[in-house]
Amino acid sequence: MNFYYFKTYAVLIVVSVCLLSMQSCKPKTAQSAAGGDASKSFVAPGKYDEFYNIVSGGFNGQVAVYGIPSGRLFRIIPVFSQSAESGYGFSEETKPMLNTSHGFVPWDDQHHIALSQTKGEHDGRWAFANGNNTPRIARIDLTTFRTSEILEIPNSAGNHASPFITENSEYILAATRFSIPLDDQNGDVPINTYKQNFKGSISFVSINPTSGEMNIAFQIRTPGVNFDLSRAGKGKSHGWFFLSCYNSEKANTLLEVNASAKDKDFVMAINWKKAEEYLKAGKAKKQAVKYAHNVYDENTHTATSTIKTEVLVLDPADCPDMLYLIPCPKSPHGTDVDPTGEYIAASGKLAASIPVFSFTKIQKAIADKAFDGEYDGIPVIKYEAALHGEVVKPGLGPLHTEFDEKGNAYTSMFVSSEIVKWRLSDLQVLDRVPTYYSIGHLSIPGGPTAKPHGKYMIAYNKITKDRYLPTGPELTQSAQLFDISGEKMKLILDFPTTGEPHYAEAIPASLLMSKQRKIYKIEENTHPYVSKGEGQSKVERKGNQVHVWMTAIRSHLTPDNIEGVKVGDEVYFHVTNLEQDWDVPHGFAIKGANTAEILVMPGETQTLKWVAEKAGMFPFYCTDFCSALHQEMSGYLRVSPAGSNVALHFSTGTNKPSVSTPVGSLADTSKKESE
Ligand code: RUQ
Ligand code: CUA
Repeated sequence: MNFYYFKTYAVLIVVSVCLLSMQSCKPKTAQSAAGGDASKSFVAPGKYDEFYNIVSGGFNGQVAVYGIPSGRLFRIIPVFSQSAESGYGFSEETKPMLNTSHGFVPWDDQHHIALSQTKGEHDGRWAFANGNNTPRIARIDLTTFRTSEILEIPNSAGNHASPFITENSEYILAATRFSIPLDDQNGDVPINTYKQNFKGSISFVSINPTSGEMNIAFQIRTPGVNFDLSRAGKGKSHGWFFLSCYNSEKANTLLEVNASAKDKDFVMAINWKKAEEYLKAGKAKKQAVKYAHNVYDENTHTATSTIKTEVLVLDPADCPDMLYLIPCPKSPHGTDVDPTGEYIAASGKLAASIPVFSFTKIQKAIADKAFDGEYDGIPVIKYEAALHGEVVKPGLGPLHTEFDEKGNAYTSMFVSSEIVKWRLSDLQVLDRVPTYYSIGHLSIPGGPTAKPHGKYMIAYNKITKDRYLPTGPELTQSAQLFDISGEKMKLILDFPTTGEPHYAEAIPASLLMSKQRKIYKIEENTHPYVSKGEGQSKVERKGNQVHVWMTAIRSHLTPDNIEGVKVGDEVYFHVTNLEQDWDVPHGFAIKGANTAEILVMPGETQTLKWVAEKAGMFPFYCTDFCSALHQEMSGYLRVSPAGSNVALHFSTGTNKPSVSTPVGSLADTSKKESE
């Protein structure tokens, strides 16, 4: 064992001890973190933040929006999980958003955010988010901060390496974490046939440049490794993607040990322009699959879910020069491309250094065929031939790297719980700061683009410990804001977050503020159950379904007295908010509703389904404090026994009871009091 290897080995032992004991090596100077220049994060009352920070929600399945530098929480955007606050995933209109090939899936684990780009810069149109567990990608409209579309990804299990966007938003890449038997294969095989039967898959999701609509353009079949994270090339490396892979051992049990056996795993380099050529040349094969494509229409205020049944698949065996592998030490996690597109930093979770690859050298190595054999038919580029250099002794457990606008890189170190700043040109470590504690992702505004906005850096830590007032067994999540405008990184704020944030992207407020949608125009509302004025409100029965066309305006609901509903009826409250002013939502709830309320924006129609389970009186009311007389914004629904002769009847402002109809008459049409 030579000295270099001895040192590497010693570091690995420390790393392994920390990882195996499931805890991090804490910095010993916890006290020194107190203080910080808080004035730099102060946003005076009435003033705006400089950045919108769009933060993944981890296991809550949502996306949250914070202000930077204040750390103030503005909104939780429901994406992959039902939201009792807004009715998302509970209202009849939004339920289809959460449909999948597995049926209704109202939860997911949301890790990574990608903001749309034009010419390598943020364009402020859409945010994309991954669903990790039941593979999906969502598109959030940044004029409404609402989820517009969700696309399921077939041939995938664990959509972790996702979503990663190209410099003109041509594609979103989504690669599978778990290799599995493909969707059209029999998956009922012994697990120890992994090496024969399990395959990986990388999806290229196209984005319509006008509407933003996503579609799976093609997939690439790959060896059965695990994909972890990715970045698109940019500038000179535009047309390429770089992906970290681990488990090149193809282990199917005790991955902790068996997927860390080899000294090196890989970074995969994909020439997607080449893939496009093969696609055009008809090299892709159609494969039968099943996946849901869910789209929300802003005029009907309704989502539709379509099950699609085919994807186009490229097999690397038919497509030479499309894929290459670059050896990368010890279970790489983040693979990040610098603003120029020349450097690719790969963070081996168990490695003692950070290899930085050079795009120019990778191209030369390919031209020179500087290969070290093949892995499942894919050429493996010689490590040294692709290497720009290694950042030596950066810290322990490197995970993710972000970049500023001055040629510096910042890498999060989970195990040694710090951020290390280093220079891209000569790979010298320039500064290090502790994080509290055990940082996962870090984010610099514009950090993954060709033009980082710089100025701030946010750490998303995995362990909170002593940073906040304790709240029982579970503590809040701990984000930390650093000022990176000077040579030294300076901690300026701790702020708690919800869920478990992984990646986040911040974007200048000026790019989004002026284009916020304020209302939905009532004249553009084409919901089938809209009432465009109180005169259109009504109640109708269709068998055991009762449909209520209801309007909401400060401060009454119309109709507000409803009788003639019978036990067993399904009542659909289609509530249209007639307001045309900014920030005047109305809510709707009825006693016994076992879903949630619905929150209806100005000009919008949303539907709450409610089943009449017993006879009695059921008040309903507006849940959003909308005016001084908000408490008066309420009504009553009378439920009579099945078979009773109370006629269907509705009114507002009159005060006459329902007229009885002969028993058994179900064909009763509704009657409105003449006013
Ligand atoms: S990935 S730290 Cu590093 Cu999903 Cu979360
Ligand atoms: Cu409408 Cu309160």
